[in-house]
Amino acid sequence: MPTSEEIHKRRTAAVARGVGSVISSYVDHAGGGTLTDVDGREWIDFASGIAVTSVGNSAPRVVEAVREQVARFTHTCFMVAPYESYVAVAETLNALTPGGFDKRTALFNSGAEAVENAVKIARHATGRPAIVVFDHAYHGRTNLTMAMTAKNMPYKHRFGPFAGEIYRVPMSYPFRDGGLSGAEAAARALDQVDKQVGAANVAAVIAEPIQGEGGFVVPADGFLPALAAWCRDAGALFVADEIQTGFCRTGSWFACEWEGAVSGAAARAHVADPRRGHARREEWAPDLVTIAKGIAGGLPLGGVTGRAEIMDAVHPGGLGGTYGGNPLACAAALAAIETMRELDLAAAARRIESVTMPRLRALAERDPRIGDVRGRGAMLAVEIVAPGTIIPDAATAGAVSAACHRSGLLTLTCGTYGNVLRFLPPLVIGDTTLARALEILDGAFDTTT
Ligand code: PLZ
Repeated sequence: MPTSEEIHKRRTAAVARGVGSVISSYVDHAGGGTLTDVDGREWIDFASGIAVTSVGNSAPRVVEAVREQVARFTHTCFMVAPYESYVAVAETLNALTPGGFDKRTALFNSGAEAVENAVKIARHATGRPAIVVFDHAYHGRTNLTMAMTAKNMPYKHRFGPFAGEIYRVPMSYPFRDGGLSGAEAAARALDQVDKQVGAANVAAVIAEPIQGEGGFVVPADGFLPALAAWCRDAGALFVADEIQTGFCRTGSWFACEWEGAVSGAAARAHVADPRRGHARREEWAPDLVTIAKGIAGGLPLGGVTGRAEIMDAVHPGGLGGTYGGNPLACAAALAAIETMRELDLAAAARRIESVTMPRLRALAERDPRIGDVRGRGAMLAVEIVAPGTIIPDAATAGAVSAACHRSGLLTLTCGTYGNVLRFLPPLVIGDTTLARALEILDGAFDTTT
């Protein structure tokens, strides 16, 4: 087996420079909460391939299901010769996603493709053009989704012109908006929509319930339901982009359940209601949900699930793609979801939060460079600033992350200002591995000046 250094040399000569990697070690195998590189070095995985391998790498049920499927048939194209596992994934998503109403699902390959299709469906169903997105949003790298993504570097720089009829409005970002309430932040955003776009032109408002790439921004309580209520009155659709937050990552099947969205799964005995202990709020649900990442244990699968009458508004043949809902990905998804149920990974995510949050808060107490600690479940972050201010300090965030890497902890940064250090462990991470990771993180802050 060649060393990482050797592979890296070949990579530089073979792989386009525009495709980056966080570390320059090359993976040999991975499982549970760790990756092992070709040089035999073990890394604790606080990235999960960007919130994908929630059930762990090569999770046993996933491996078994894919192995069985790959031997049976690899691909027929669902649009040509359909198969049961696609239907089973759709049934499962219809039951699990928020909202007690009748739903339909269409499957694709990636998150960006799911978002693209949600926009197609929303425009078709409403007959309206405008799509409203938020500051700090991330929705993908295709032309339409680049237009929806907020950050220029590295995602959009010199890749335009971008798709039209995308309108960006302010987000609820408690650490940076002076602490507006959810209702106030929603009113600020929606006033801009009313004045600049016109409610009657809006097909959909699309939001990440907790922003991912934009900095793990948790909107103030009440923000999402206020957006959804405005959409209902305006005849527009509310779309929750749960690509990063879905599938137990935040301690519930979907993150908008924390904001009072009625859980499609709550009625099912296996799943605890995450709103237990919270004041009961008015229930609501997104009209459409976009899904990818964690759903299939590492195989590429994306989807849109939503109200039956909206999804079914599109003419037969209007949605699809060669690989969408590929049989290997569907087999993996069914196995991954079964694993989430069997191991109660929503509870595991809440447990990760209950162990990690106090440690991050203690770290913030003694290190004034940590301006904010936030997130839910196993989607947690610290925002690094010049002490006593909200001035972003990307250099320190990068340096702490690099110190983690030197000690064998794979962390990622994110945020519009690049100053957020984020933690996305697989939900199956063991207690000792998690404790070791938190020690490394403490040490990384202490040794970074
Ligand atoms: N919507 C909320 O988080 C993907 C992107 C990494 P794809 N986030 C990771 C990178 O630098 O490309 C994401 C997301 C949300 C949509 C997407 C897009 O999902 O599967 O990467 O297309």
